[in-house]
Amino acid sequence: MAAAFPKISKIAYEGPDSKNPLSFRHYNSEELVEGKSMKDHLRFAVTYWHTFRGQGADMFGVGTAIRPWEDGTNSLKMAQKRARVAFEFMEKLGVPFYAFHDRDVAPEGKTLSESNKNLDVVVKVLKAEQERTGIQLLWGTACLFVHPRYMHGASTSCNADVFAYAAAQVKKAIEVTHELKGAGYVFWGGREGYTTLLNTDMAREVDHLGLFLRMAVDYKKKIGFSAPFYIEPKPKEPTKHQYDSDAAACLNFLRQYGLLGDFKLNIETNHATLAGHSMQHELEVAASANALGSIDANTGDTLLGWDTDQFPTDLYLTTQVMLTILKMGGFTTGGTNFDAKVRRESFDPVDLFYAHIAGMDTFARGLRIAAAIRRDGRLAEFVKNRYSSWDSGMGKKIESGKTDFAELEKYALKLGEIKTNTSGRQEFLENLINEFI
Ligand code: XLS
Ligand code: NI
Ligand code: NI
Repeated sequence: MAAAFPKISKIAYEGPDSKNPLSFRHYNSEELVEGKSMKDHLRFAVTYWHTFRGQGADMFGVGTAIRPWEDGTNSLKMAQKRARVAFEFMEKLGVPFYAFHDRDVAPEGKTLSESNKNLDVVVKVLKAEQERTGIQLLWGTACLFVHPRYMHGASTSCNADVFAYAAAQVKKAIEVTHELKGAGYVFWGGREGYTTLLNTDMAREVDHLGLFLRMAVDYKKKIGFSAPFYIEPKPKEPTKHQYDSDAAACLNFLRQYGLLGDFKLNIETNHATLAGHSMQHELEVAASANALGSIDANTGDTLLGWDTDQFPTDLYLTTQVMLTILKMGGFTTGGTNFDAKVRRESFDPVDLFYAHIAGMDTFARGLRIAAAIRRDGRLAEFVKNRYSSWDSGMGKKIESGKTDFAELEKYALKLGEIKTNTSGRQEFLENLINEFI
């Protein structure tokens, strides 16, 4: 096969002074940060759906992307060729992982069995390319939202046959993820929600989602697929309200259905902001429950109210993300998946490189900055001191559960007025962060 990106060679680290736009100025894969290579810290992944299936179409206009390797069809032959193009791109970019939906990589057939066969054909190519390049699958997933059959949802559809169909599709997607030695499997409930409560039995639908995920866990165990399952929260779009609306809602759902031990979360920036949270908030919620699995690295536009899935180029964002990731001890099976697409106006093939390089360099800097903040220690020290009243005396007694309201009343009556609180020093801390950026 002729090269799809003939003029582009492997993207190299050239350092911060480089003026070559096809080089990394900050991502230096083997450089050690806190004793681990940048590559192992960040575990970058390319998303198949945006990078190889995105055509730059939007609600008002058709695709704009120039992709010379495409023949304009969604044929099986094109799917096989596209898979090789994807690996050429990822190899040149130097990412260790990728992620896909079943229907991104192989065309949907006229029947489920034809779709499964198509998938098997492309999985053979993916497997061979993984072996050839050493690039691995970060996670697989099933597309349960594009086809009209899923208009009312998949596992939360009012139609039981749709639930069955979705189960069969997910079963197959887990099997191929297993076959490709995927490091995880994601559930994003594309249409698991509602558009109006007038026609919706919410309790029943959420129960069905619980049943569906329980069966998925059972099947995973049955076939010996030991990589983690992740749920990806998102509050809305395409539905008005999605049941996996944010990290806290997902954790509560998992707890309610006894699934907390079987799932972690895959947190996406633009979904966090759609939910009215910051990315760091969502990461902290997940990490506090020991359930932070992986991240979908992108960003929204503060002036637009939807999931614009832009490449993350904001140093404050990546610094915050990496502060939380480092605090939790780093990724294990998860990684930094660029669930991001080039703008409709950035239609050249080379823009795919520029976009990923921008995201990777911004995360590399975020990692370095976060590590420097940790090394400096003033931020952590401040937070520690802020809670020092809990380290001894009554604070310690409360935390260890050895007191009650009656004793606390006695204690409070004796206190007189509480000693002056110490300042929160927000502006001082914001300026402290700026020292490192
Ligand atoms: C859509 C989601 C989706 C998941 C995978 O908004 O981000 O792309 O990551 O199904
Ligand atoms: Ni995502
Ligand atoms: Ni998204």
